[in-house]
Amino acid sequence: MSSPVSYQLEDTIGVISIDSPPVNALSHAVRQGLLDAINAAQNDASEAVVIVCAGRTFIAGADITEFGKPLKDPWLPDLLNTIEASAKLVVAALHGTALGGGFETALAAHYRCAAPGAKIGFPEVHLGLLPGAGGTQRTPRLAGVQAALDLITSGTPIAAGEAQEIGLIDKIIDGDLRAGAIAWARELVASGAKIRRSSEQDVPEFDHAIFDVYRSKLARRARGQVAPDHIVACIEAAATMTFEDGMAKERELFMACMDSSQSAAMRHLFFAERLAAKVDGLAKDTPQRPIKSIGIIGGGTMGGGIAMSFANAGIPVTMIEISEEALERGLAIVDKNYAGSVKRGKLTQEQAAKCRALIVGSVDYASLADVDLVIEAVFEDPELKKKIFAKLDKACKAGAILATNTSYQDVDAIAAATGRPEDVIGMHFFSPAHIMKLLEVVRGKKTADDVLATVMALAKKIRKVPVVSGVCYGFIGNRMLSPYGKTAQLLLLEGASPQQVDNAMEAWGMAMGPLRVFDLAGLDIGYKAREALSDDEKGDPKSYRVPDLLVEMGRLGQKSGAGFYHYDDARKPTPDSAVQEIIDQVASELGVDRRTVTDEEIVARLIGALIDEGKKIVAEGIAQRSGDIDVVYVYGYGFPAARGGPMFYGANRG
Ligand code: T1G
Repeated sequence: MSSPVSYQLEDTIGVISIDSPPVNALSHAVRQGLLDAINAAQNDASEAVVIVCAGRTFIAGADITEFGKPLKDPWLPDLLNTIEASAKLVVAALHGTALGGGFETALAAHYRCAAPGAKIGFPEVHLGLLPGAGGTQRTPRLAGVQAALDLITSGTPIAAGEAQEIGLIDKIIDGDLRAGAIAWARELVASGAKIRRSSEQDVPEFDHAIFDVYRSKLARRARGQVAPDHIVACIEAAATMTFEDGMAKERELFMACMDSSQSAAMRHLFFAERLAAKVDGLAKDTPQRPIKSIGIIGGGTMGGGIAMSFANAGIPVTMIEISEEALERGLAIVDKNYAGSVKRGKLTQEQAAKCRALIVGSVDYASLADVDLVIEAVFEDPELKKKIFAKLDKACKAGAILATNTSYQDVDAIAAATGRPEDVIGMHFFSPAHIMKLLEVVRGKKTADDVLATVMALAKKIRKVPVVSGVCYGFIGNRMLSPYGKTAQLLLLEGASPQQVDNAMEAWGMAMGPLRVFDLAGLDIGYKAREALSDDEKGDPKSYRVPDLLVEMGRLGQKSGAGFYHYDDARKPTPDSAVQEIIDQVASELGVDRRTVTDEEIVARLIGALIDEGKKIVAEGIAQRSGDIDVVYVYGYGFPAARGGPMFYGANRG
């Protein structure tokens, strides 16, 4: 089988070209090809060598599919040391996303150039890893300790221009990158440029206190994660040891990360997220309907957030409300959100203005006559939704996709309110919709394949993580939230306090404990949903009696200043003895003997409730695979990525 790496002389410049789709990952074949090529260059007429990649990106990292298997020679750190030791001047030419081992390869070159749109970064921390091929040792020598800490502990890529400012890239090349890099290599040789090995450079002056400052920051930001702390240790080694000793430290801590359950969990999620975007049985070449503009029904919190998700992707939005006043309120939510994005540095003022200009309002459904997709985002009243879909059926052109953002209701029943059920689908966004990445795509019984394929591709365009769900009450995430919430209520009656339940779950890794989540969402949502059910349908009163009493007392959660907790104006949850009295009273009424409940029992029962429901959801075919459920819970419900999702955790906890 031919090597994915070719080497040829162009006059006096040796060109190493890597062509290994889809992202030129550093598979064994690529590593071997690179080694053979750099060795060949040492003994030929070349005066300099250029490393360039074909396809959409420079090397995007080590080949993650090889992780967990016996590592084969050449090991990447050794290969990169060989490239750096080259007697011929080496230039790396970057385009696309030069990430992880890919950018480490570039750092082993003596000079680096990049196309204007290129990005560089170290996403290893998102895999529970750290750069294990010299990245933690070479980056601080070139860019300084602070920049190295920021870049490697965040895992966030930076643009080529910013990389150039901090000394990681030397030159931006417009036009043909390959030709430009070869010409630049010639210039470097002609000007007598030195072979510049970053491993031989000293780390620029820095304040030694920076490491402890960073450790305390990470203790909060990356609570419980192993890799970030190891990254700080590696960069500290780069700043205080020889390159060789620093490399030994990096190798030791890299292997510790690689062997950790956290990295196994995060690597599982990396592939689970990509697999979730694939629909079993749906042909890859299923035609998609063009989506050039969309409509949104409802300018509430969800409608505004959804509108921004599309506008931020450059897709014009028409927001429909029932009155001018309601429309004004809806657009004001959008304006406030954009101001927030600018304040947080997520968008520049110009970017925000450009996106905001793509959102227009109307009170007339006739404004939707030409849109290609409409997303209904009104409150959870099934009858109202059916009325809206009947109107959309008449107002929208043939072929327009009609989507509902419902988080519980029967998408098939909504589809039946139209004469085009094949054009109807669920698109369940998560609040705040312009920030949360999860999108549950609910496939109705009659949803056409091209509608599903269109929405799955559109999700990626608006930078969401799509997961397909069948139709059931609550789809995947909210359906699992129900037994999770009921178990939390039982734990309260049996003897745990709200703060004990929440603190136990947050110490375990959940972003927020269940009672704080319900206070945030509003206890009245569940109360209203239960009002529509018979006593039989409501199930065991132990699972809802306490929250119902709280709602009847006007304690709706954060929005009313009190729910399971009391909230001061900073929305800080404070335990409230009045709630404990209610819990004691209901426990006694329902004959529940109270006892000491341990944190371990709280975690085991709550996570167990998620796992048990998840198994049913897969067995019923509501979710395609258990990895999809992990993606839902990590991206939409604050489940710790370092534990891989409820189903991965359940399968590996022994
Ligand atoms: N290894 C193997 N396959 C990879 C891969 C990788 N590093 N990156 C992507 N793929 C596959 C992916 O599974 C999918 O396959 C296809 O490429 C397209 O990916 C030693 C230890 C580069 C920004 O973490 O961030 O280097 O589903 O759908 O949206 O110190 O892929 O088509 O069969 O994501 O355009 C560090 C991970 C590794 C980068 C492109 N590098 N990749 O995004 O396409 S560890 C990373 C990405 C490391 C060193 C350390 C993204 C992308 P399929 P995609 P995309």
